[in-house]
This record gives sequence, C-alpha cells and structure tokens, in this order.
Amino acid sequence: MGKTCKVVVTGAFNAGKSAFIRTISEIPVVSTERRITDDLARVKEETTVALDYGQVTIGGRMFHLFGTPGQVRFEFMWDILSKEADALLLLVDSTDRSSFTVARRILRRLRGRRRLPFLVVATKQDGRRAVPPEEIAAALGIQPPSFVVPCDARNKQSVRTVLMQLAQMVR
Ligand SMILES: Nc1nc2c(ncn2[C@@H]2O[C@H](COP(=O)(O)OP(=O)(O)OP(=O)(O)O)[C@@H](O)[C@H]2O)c(=O)[nH]1
Ligand SMILES: [Mg+2]
Repeated sequence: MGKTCKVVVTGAFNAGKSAFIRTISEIPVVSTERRITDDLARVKEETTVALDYGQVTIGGRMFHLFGTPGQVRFEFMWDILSKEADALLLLVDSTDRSSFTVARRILRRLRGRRRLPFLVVATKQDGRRAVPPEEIAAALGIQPPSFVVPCDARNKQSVRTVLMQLAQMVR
C-alpha cells in the first residue's frame, strides 16, 4: 500500500472548506451540508453540520481529506475529526477580517500539543478588499509568513498546489 495522509481541512464559517474538498476529490464527496435557517442565510444557503470527506492521490500519496464544520455550535466535531491527523489546513476567508480571531482559536485548538504540520490557506484573494497573505500571517501570529498560502478553493490546480506543498511538510 502506498503512503496515506490524513488531512483535516478546517477554518471559520464560509472559509471555503467544502469547496476545497469538492474541487479536488476523486471520489464523490461525502457531505453533510444543510440549509441555513438563521441570520447567516444572508451569506449563503447551506453550511456543513458534521463533516466533508474526500480523497485524492497526488505524487503517489493518497490524501484523506476531512472537512470540519465552521460554525462554533458544531465545534464538538473538530476534536473528533482531528484525531490521528497527519496534517492540518486552516482555511481563512481573506475578505473577512472578522473571522481571523476565530481562525486563530481553531488553529491553536486543533494543532494542540502535537504540533501538527499545518498551512494556512488564504482563500478569496480575488475578492473585494482581500487581505494579502503576509498580513493574514501577522494577524494570526503565523511564523514563518510563508506558511500562509493563497488559494482559490474553486480551482483544481490551486488546491493541488496547496496539497503538494503540504506533502513536503509531512513524513
Ligand atoms: N470568489 C471566491 N470564492 C470562493 C473561493 N473559495 C471559496 N469560495 C466560495 O466561498 C463560498 C463558501 O464556501 P464553502 O465551501 O461553503 O465554505 P465552508 O468553509 O465549507 O463553509 P461552512 O461549512 O459553512 O463553514 C462558496 O460560495 C465558494 O464557492 C475563492 O478563492 N474565491
Ligand atoms: Mg462547509
């Protein structure tokens, strides 16, 4: 059997986690998106309530991608999904400064004491008033700043590039 890698794809509400996994997965994604019924319905129609699961093989390595919910009320899933993870991707909506504090908290909690390899993925760089990756690194206290990489979660090549970079950080 070839090498496998369990990656947790996490981040605050609307960061692009489900899109990221849907864009790259070679199998039909297992998804748990449900209609939003509260105020957040202004932002979009559906949100992840439990997990997303997808798979992709890149450079001979099979990635198991586990996406978390973003909303804090589903946070009980974060620890369940990050059990025995090999690496972490923290997606951050570059156009939503108000989400940076939550993102920072999620990273601290999921990376835990194990000091998991991680990258911060700055989505929506094409959006209005997008905060550049270096500024996101400063806001989240990420060292070195090169750990924050731009990505369009809707674009296959862009997602692939992130996973290739992550693969180099994992044994
Ligand atoms: N313009 C633009 N839109 C993006 C980009 N990445 C993701 N999106 C869009 O962002 C929206 C939210 O994406 P989702 O994948 O639902 O976000 P999520 O993180 O799974 O959200 P929750 O599960 O609700 O926490 C979707 O409309 C995506 O198409 C990007 O780089 N640029
Ligand atoms: Mg989602």
